[in-house]
Amino acid sequence: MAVLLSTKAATMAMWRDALLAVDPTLEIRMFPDAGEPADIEAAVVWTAHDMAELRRYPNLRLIVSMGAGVDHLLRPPGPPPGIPVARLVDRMLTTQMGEWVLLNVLRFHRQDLEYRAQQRDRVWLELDAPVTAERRVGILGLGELGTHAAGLLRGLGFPVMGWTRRPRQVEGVETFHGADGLAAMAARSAILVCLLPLTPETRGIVNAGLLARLPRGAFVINGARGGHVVDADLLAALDSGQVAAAALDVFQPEPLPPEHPYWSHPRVVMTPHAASITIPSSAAPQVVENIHRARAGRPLINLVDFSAGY
Ligand code: OXD
Repeated sequence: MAVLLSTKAATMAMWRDALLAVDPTLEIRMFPDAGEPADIEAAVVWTAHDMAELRRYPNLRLIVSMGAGVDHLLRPPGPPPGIPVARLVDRMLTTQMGEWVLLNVLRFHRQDLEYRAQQRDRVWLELDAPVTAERRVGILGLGELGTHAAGLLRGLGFPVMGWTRRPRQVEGVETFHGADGLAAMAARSAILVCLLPLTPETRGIVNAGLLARLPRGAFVINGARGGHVVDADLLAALDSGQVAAAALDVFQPEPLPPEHPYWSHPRVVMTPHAASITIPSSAAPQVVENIHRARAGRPLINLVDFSAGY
């Protein structure tokens, strides 16, 4: 039986080597060279792979996302019926996202955009000292990524709030849930960070209504998915000053077309979906573990809950 890998060619080779380092007996096939369809027992795939294509493999018993997100696997037509999907829960992914969130919270908190502009113009001007304990951060999503980021921010002394769809307690974090909770948290978020999974319920959650509830001059940070943000609404809020600046790692579509206004917006800081990049050698053990479990008919780890969408 064989494992099918599907992503960019260079990354696929890294995945092959990482999986073989954990279990040298695995047979790896790199898409599109899948070989005999009946041989494929597991597919480890990233965003570009067509889910309809996976219906070609009659003995497939496991699909694994090459990242923490699985929205690309669940969108229509979705995985072949009855085939479980696992995502990555990986310390390195979580650590990198935490660093990216900290980078941007501190960038905005410490007036870095203003100081960079002053440096460009050779202006020597001390701005008001920012007070960490007064800069409240609201995090949308308190899963692995959101909870970790919340802990890092708390460690630096920021008051941290978190919003989830269903009630959830996280130590040291003031939590909110549901539609009312979302509005209440937004009203107190000097910095709003989105780390939600993308589901039909969370698509477009950062829209004109939510942005209008933020305190004037708030900051928006999105490390989740481009589909969470209504771009026209964010651009309008940036242009009116309602939102002072935004840090964006994810877009819709990706790559972002060169003519998109974000590229040249003076109050937008962008990274090319690079906040948190899977390191195959770190992720491989859990993927191999799941392949072994699937073969033995044992319960899988990091399984996606189709009804929740993540
Ligand atoms: C992920 C990502 O889902 O990198 O892990 O976007």
